[in-house]
Amino acid sequence: MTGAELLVKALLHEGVDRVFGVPGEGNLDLLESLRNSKIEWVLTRHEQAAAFMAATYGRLTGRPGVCMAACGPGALNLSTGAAYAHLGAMPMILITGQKEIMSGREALFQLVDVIASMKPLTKLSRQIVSPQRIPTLVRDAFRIAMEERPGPVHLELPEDIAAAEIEPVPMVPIHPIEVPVAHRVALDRAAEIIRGSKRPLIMLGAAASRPRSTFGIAGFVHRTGIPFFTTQMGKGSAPGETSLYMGTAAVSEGDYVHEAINEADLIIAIGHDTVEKPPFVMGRNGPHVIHVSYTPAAVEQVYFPHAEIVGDVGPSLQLLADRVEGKLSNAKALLSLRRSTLNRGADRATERRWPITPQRLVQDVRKVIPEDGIVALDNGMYKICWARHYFTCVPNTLLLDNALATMGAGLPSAMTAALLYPDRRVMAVCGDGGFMMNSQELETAVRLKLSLVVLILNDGAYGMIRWKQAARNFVDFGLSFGNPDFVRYAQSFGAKGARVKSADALVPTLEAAFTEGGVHLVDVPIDYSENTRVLVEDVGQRVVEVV
Ligand SMILES: Cc1ncc(C[n+]2csc(CCOP(=O)(O)OP(=O)(O)O)c2C)c(N)n1
Ligand SMILES: [Mg+2]
Repeated sequence: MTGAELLVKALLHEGVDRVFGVPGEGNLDLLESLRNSKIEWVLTRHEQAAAFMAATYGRLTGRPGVCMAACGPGALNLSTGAAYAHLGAMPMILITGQKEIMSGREALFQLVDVIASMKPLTKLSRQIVSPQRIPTLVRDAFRIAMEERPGPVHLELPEDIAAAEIEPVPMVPIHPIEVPVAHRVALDRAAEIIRGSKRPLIMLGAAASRPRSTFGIAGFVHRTGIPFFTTQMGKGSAPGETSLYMGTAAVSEGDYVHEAINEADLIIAIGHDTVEKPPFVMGRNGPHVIHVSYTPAAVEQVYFPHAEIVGDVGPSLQLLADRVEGKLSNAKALLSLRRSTLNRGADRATERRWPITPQRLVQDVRKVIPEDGIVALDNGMYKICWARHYFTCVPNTLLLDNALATMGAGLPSAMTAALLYPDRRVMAVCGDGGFMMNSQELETAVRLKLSLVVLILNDGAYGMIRWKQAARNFVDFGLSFGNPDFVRYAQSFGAKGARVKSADALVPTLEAAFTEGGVHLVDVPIDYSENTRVLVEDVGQRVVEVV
């Protein structure tokens, strides 16, 4: 068999069912081996989208998504996707081609040191220097990608190694690995702190959204009865526990939910990852913090927990709940603030103002997305609004990126959600700027016969930066652009397009799109002056400065 065939065999051995990418001539052996396998080949129109799609596959399933690219330029186009998975802790394998290593008949043509370029963007970046090593390198790559803290691993397959004829090499057997639970002493210490707390709060962070985490978290919240808030990436991670939800910390201070956070004397931070913009800022006189996660807390200026529970989150929380259940007379001390923090801004959700208010937009989208439906956000002004006002009670139903916070991932991540869950409603929400960074993937979505709706918030500008420019009293400069006619643009790809012309038309337009199925683009004008007013009025000028 060839090196490429052995690689595909190793991928199948790991349970890989899809590979996303754009090949070069140096990947043709691999492409041919994929063609002869059960693995689905998902061709994209840009490598960046393939990487975002593979990363989201990892985020949603807990198993690495696999993407592939050519050497040189193709590999470099994966970079942002690698960083997205690295900061976002999403398991992913990147496979790139490389020029021949045993001879050099093309001199330096297309030769880029991709291993070096991938090193800071991945957990591990290795060249496959002999076909015999493929089974062990692939097994190790998957192990490292999945291990806490999960992330991307890069393997480079040179053209001559891919084409080399070799005797079959046996696969490395895979065995289950149980993550250890937290130490008894740490659990006892944390339990004592929790029992002594007068005003406790739970915070659910990014790692709480891992597919393996959420099972134990709802149980802990339920058994302790302590109210909880979430970070942006922790939304939905306590399924079913709606009555104890206090809100989401969309900014670091001064948000509605900080009224409760500022009153708390203890925060049990479950799965907090400091890649997220801080959900609150620890200070000398602030609350005690217990960090609960798979890995110890990174110590930062804004986050330096007083105690830690390190281990498999679900089972460790079960042991912690055993120690405190029924012994917490103050568990609900801060729950009285729930109504006031959650209701703020709700009045605007029914306004008929046009252009539509951000609150109305979020509430109207919630009306057409069932509890298990998935909304994938790109990055822009609207993200804060979604984080605050979009109610979620199912894990990973609001896919947002508060880690790399890159533009361009909204559509590709929604496409993976639509691929994985064809029976659930899936929507991408993008600014006109972020959408155009990967809009070519509309063709991929149509070709794959996906069902999804792409909602475009059209302000003719890089609105978020324009807003910050205004907040800093700079002159409005250099951030506005023209747009294509998005409806006709969608139609030219074979998708459906619609433009919303009044606030009341949004829900029926979205509902019709979902009912019809297929790829739909819905263009909605948005006026961010309203957003600024709302933020400044409701939360104060301070927030404008810290967002
Ligand atoms: C790849 C990338 N480039 C630049 C930025 C900086 N940035 C953050 S938000 C933003 C503007 C987003 O514009 P748009 O997608 O139209 O959304 P809007 O804020 O207008 O709703 C920019 C340029 C980024 N986060 N990612
Ligand atoms: Mg915009």
